[in-house]
Parts: sequence; C-alpha cells; structure tokens
Amino acid sequence: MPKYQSRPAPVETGFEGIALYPGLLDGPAQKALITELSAALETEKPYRPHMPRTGKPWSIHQMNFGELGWVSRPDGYAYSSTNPVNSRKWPAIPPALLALWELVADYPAPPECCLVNLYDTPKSRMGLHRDEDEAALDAPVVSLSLGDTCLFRVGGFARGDKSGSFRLASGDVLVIGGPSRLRYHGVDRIIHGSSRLVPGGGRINLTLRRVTKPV
Ligand code: MD3
Ligand code: FE
Repeated sequence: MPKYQSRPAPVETGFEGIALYPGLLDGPAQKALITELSAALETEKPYRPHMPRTGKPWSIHQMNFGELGWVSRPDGYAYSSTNPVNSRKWPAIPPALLALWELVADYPAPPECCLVNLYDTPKSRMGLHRDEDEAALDAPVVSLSLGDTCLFRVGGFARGDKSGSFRLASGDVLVIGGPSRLRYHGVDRIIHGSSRLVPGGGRINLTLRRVTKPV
C-alpha cells in the first residue's frame, strides 16, 4: 500500500516522461507486499522463459498477474490470458498494486497486466529492449522495485543510441510514459546482497501495464 494519498514530486531522471519516486513504498509496505507475493508465487510458480527462435533461457524467472500476461514463445512475444505452464488464468493483480497505479499512472483505465520479473541470482540481468507489445502505447508502464538494488540502463530509440544508467532500490517506483515510452532499456546488473527484503535474496520487479486501448 503506498504511504501517500497524493503523490510526492518525482525526482528528475534526465529523460522527459520518466519519473522516479525514490522509496515511494516504505519498509512496512514493501514487507506487506513481499508477504502477499510470496503466498501467490507459492501456488503459481515462476518459470524460466526462453528467447523466441533461439530458445536460449533467460537469466530470470517470470510470472504474471492480471487479465493478460506477457509471455515469451518460440515464435515471438505475446500477451496471453493464460499461463503457458498450467493453461490456467493468471491470478488477479494484488489490490496494493492497483492502488499504486491509481496514484501515479494518470491513466483513465486500470492496468491489465502485472509482469513479475525475478532476478534471483547474482548474474540475473535483462538485455536492452523496447516494450512495444502493447496496443495502448499512450499508457505508461509503472515499475516497482523490491529487494536488491539494480543498475538500470535507459537508451534512445535505436539500439546503438547513447544511454545512461541509474540505480533502482527497493521501494522505488519508476513511471515511464510520454515521449520515453518506446526507449530502449535494460537491467545491467543486480547489486547482490544490497537488501534483505526478499527471502533468499535477489530483486523483484513488478511492471503494471495497460495492454488494450480502453473502449
Ligand atoms: C524505460 N523490466 O519487464 S522496469 C520489462 O527492472 C523490463 O525488470 C525492467 O524492462 C526490470 O520489460 C525494467 C522499468 C521500465 C519499464 C519499461 C520501460 C523502464 C522503461 C520502457 C521504456 C523506458
Ligand atoms: Fe522492458
């Protein structure tokens, strides 16, 4: 649950449309969310995705909440209403995360997807990519970091453009929208052991996304 009912001013990131709210979730709110997530991920086991075509395994585990989940398939990336591992619908987005979207997204419809990325080894990372599988590109992506700090990279609109990096720590919320929505970005590395929040260590990133255009 966010500790604010109206949001504080974001910190300047140097990128128009990317707002950083350091520590928007305080310690107790982070712990409450971890307790809720741990229970959910007990029944709905995170899985290791594989790259389309090459089949190369990712260095992270993933899961989804919501009406639509983001999945990596042999033929490409897609949004799916069911978990490919068990063919069941994804669990509902936890209410605390819906409240977070309400607080920071400035969007007239709720998120449909909450992608869970588990950086569960010191070597876990995410290569530079763009998030472009959503039809509602006018909606922001809202990202919440929990656990170990990461070094996050943001680039331009072509893969080789110059990029900058900053750290994302536990409780930090990043809102990516407007002219930056299609920027390249990735997670260079995890600062192993920088937080004790996640049982067993590591970093959890939750991204809230609107996938379809609201009617
Ligand atoms: C900047 N996840 O799941 S979230 C992803 O920390 C993803 O797990 C990263 O990139 C993670 O697709 C970063 C923050 C984020 C999300 C979307 C962006 C930053 C972004 C889109 C454009 C620019
Ligand atoms: Fe992304």
